[in-house]
Amino acid sequence: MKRVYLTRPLPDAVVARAREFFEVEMRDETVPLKIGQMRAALTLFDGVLPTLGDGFSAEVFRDAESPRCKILANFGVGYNHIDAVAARSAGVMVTNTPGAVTDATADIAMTLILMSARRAGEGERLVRSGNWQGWNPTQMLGLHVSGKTVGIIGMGRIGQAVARRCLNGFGMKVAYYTRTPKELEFVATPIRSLEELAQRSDIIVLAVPGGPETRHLIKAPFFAAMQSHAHFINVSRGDVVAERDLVSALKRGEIAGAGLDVYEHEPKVPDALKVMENVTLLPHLGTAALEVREAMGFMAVENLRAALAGEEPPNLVN
Ligand code: 8YV
Repeated sequence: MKRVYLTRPLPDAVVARAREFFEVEMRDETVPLKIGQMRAALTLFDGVLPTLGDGFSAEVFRDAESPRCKILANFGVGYNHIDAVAARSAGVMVTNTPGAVTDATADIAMTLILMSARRAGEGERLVRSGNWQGWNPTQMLGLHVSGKTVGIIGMGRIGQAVARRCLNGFGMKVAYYTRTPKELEFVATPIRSLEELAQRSDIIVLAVPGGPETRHLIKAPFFAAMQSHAHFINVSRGDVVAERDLVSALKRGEIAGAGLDVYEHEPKVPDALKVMENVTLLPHLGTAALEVREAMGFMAVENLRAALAGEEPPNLVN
């Protein structure tokens, strides 16, 4: 029986599914693998199920001359923590779990939009503090979301799911910026520059993949172009944003608020963000629902099964 390594504790149903096909070893730590553990995994197992933070860099593959491991079946759609080109050069396939994450991540984007625009986090803290003096006509006024313009950066599965929610649920207008033209099944306005999108949007949602091509895509000029009443939402990867520039923009009042599920150096979150009332900070909850994590896990196990049975896995990325 082939041996596979699960690099984090996974839902019981996923582990049971994996055990139908493989001899399974599951790590009990919840933090990312260290480089020595990754090198060992490549030599001891036929397949590995890594996830966010397991930095399978070119260096890791370089040291594992002819790895036993034939597939890294990533748990999650984002695989920017894996050097997929180096993996392929070492004879290792890389797969991910697209689709399973889409709706849940788009739901978190809507959560952040509403929390940031309507100051829900601030309001919740006010009530808990015991300092709430009761309702008054001008208390904690926020941005009315319905009917506003959302500017979406990245119109892949998640960006399109956010657009549909904004259109159908909140009567919003959708503008978007994407590197490749998209045929969309709904009304949305393509915008040729990030600066113009920033200038015309009331809410910005960042929904692009992480990786070298998008690192620091969003920097100070973008925030300077945004409207001062606008909110910035990130459900992609933290390093797509120059976090220092976001902090400065918030401090200068260039934007009204931010809603973040990801951070440039997560789990480290700048203290400057933690003290701001107009920033909503979530701990990467994008897909944090059991049925979603089970669906992701089943996809990863199917990728492992197919690859180790000599078939092309369904979600091959390299
Ligand atoms: C995952 C995510 O649940 O799928 C992704 O890429 O960012 C999350 O929603 C988690 O990061 C594991 O990859």
